[in-house]
Amino acid sequence: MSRWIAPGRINLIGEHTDYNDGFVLPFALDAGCTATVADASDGWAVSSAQASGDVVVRPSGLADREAVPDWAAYVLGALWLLHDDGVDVPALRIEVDSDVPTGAGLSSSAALVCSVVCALDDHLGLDLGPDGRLALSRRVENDAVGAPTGGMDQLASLRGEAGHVLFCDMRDLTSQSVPFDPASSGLAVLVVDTRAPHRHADGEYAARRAGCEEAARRLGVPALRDVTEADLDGALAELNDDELRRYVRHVVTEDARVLAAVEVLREGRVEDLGPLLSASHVSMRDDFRITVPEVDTAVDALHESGALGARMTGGGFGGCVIGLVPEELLDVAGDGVRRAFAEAGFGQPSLFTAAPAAGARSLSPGTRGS
Ligand code: GAF
Repeated sequence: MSRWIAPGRINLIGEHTDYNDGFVLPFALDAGCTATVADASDGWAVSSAQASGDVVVRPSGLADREAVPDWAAYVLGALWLLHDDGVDVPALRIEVDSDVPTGAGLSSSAALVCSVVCALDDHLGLDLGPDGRLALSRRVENDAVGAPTGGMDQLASLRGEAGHVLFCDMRDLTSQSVPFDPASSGLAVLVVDTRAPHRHADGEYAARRAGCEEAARRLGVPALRDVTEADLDGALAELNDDELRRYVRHVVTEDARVLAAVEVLREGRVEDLGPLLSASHVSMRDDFRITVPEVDTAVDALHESGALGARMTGGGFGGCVIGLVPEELLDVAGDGVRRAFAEAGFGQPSLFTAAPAAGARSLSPGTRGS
């Protein structure tokens, strides 16, 4: 039997840059999904503490898989892919239990997939190694579930480190842990889960990705990562499509903001993150156009309550906002957001503070972690 936990994540800055081979700066949450893998007598049986009923399927590959509920595809995806890779996967039971809020842009799906992949690797002795676990987790989401995501969430869940953000180069998938301790500067990351219903999130995400790839093709570069801030004006002048121009401007300036944020943190100037977070939000709102009224209201209310900076985090079209808030203003900021939501007629948000926690680790008896 193997049991692993893998966390959700908050992205401090660097949105929609991962599938453009760019830079991201996420950290692991202290909420996660626990996956327990054990031998069984027949078939592959999966269950979730958050869903009713077992799902039992016969072993197969992706092409001839049985229809299952969405959550179960995230669990069975690794088994289907391993089968296709020629691994003789035996009869298994997999149980999952997560406390990562779903639909909030906090990567509950990456927590689910990564916990299952790690527990499977451990239980079956596959010896995937860190890169193999990352690759399989990404394939589950992209190939088995069919979500065209960019890999940041799995990387943060697998490699996150307590007290640090993870500076990732999504071209070569290298990462460096950078200390991030806002409390030492009297600050906190306040998370506002707007609970806004995701509106067309899947289709809009795919459209943004396709638009970025089309812009890179027209500009003759492998990915938008290859357009620097110094090249930006020239690149914009080359494009005759306003939508693509806005996408390019967002991605190029967002990559630059991630690099600036890393510099700010390395120099111990946490409070200087504020303007970078806020500029990132404006870019997502006005250029990339992935925010919704609830999200923009939360960001404005945080600013009005004394936050040093605030932005939406995650894929967009709903989900969470983060604010960098002086600790003594946390209550004021929370009240300000709740009041703004009530005045706008929105449902009440959920608020909590977050700090970087550990990435995926073993909970099996007798182990000391990954
Ligand atoms: C979602 C995706 F899963 C990530 O890969 C990333 O693109 C993010 O949206 C936006 O930065 O979380």
